[in-house]
Amino acid sequence: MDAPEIFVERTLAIFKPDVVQKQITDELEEIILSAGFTILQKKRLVMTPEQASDFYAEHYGKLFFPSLVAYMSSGPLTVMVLAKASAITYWRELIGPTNAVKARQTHPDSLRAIYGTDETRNGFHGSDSLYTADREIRFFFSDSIVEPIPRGQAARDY
Ligand code: RTP
Ligand code: MG
Repeated sequence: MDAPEIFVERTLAIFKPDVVQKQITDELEEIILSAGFTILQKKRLVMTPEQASDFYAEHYGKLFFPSLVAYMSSGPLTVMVLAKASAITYWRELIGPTNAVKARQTHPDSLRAIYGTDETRNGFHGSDSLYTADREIRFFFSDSIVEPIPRGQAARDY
């Protein structure tokens, strides 16, 4: 009998500047690995405002866009490619609702509730579809993905 097919997805995860500043990256990586994700790629970088605008181009023109761009270019990010069956959905479930303040009421165990700051400074990003995951992975990683990153290996600087 054929083995069942398992569709492993990739998603782009970001620890945003407010979370990187807390120096809890190792703790967060343990949570990610314990949740069954494989970390395929990882790096630390600072985005220019132009890069942040480009990354979040879908939100151009919205009221929060200027503060989103300022926030996302305000300090180092940790950017990762995560793999798992249904990785896109699972990572977004793990990080929780967009607004970290509301998340503390409705999803108190979510990463945004625990580590995020407010409505805009919510600590984490996750791709929201196969299409955006593909775009966002290419946005940050042009090099090929071959090996999982071993536990505890530091993010290399961009
Ligand atoms: P993300 O793209 O970062 O994973 O977040 P999301 O899908 O949960 O939320 P989205 O609607 O795509 O918004 C992108 C980011 O913009 C900031 N934001 N601020 N009203 C506000 O102040 C507001 N709304 C959204 C957040 O940083 C959000 O993650
Ligand atoms: Mg989004």
